Amino acid sequence: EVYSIEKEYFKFMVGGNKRNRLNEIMTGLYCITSEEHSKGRSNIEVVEKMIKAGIRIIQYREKKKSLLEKYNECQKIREMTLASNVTFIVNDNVDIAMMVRADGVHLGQDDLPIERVRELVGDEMIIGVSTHSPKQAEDAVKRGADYIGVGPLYRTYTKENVCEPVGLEYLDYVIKNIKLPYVAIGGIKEHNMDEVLARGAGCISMVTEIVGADDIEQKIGRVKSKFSRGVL
Ligand code: 3NM
Repeated sequence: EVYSIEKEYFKFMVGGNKRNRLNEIMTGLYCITSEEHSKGRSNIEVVEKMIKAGIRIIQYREKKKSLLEKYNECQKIREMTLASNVTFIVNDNVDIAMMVRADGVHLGQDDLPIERVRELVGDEMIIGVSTHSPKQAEDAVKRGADYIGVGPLYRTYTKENVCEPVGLEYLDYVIKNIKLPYVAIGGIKEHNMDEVLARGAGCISMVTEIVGADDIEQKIGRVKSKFSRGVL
């Protein structure tokens, strides 16, 4: 069993160049877990629904659990995402990302230095970095990030210690000046996503709007229909 998972992993990772693959995956909705906002559903249940709804990139983000609990959940999610060809990113924990052979790791501004993480994980693993200003975006590019998070566009209570909303002008800046895939994030909902799409954003993340929806699959379906090309 383990052997077949490994085989699947290499089939997925070896095919194609990372940048092309990322450009293709980072369009539409980028989903992120958060069990405390999931209305009693587990991260695993939520991920199951995201996969069923056709999501192609999922980040495991969990601030309240032990390392071991997070490792166990990531191991399970790695199996689920491999079986459905979904890209799997682990937030913060480089160790867990490597141990479960995730496709990538996502770093915040206070996490380990990008270039040191790169030494550790190698060239094939995706490194995403949260950025909140033009300077941070440029810094992430220089230091070898593969994609950046751009936000918070609106006020959000989901991320502790996150800065004031940076406004849509920061998104404009990234679209115009930064040559990396990016994901717009922070306070984005079904009701305001049109505004973000209108600025030209091709990839959007919503945390509470998705994981806290009464019917996650239905919510994803409605959000999906708003992306002009109909891709997820
Ligand atoms: N990162 P919601 S804002 C995880 O700006 C995260 O980097 C942000 O949650 C950033 O969609 C954020 O519920 C939380 O507002 C987004």
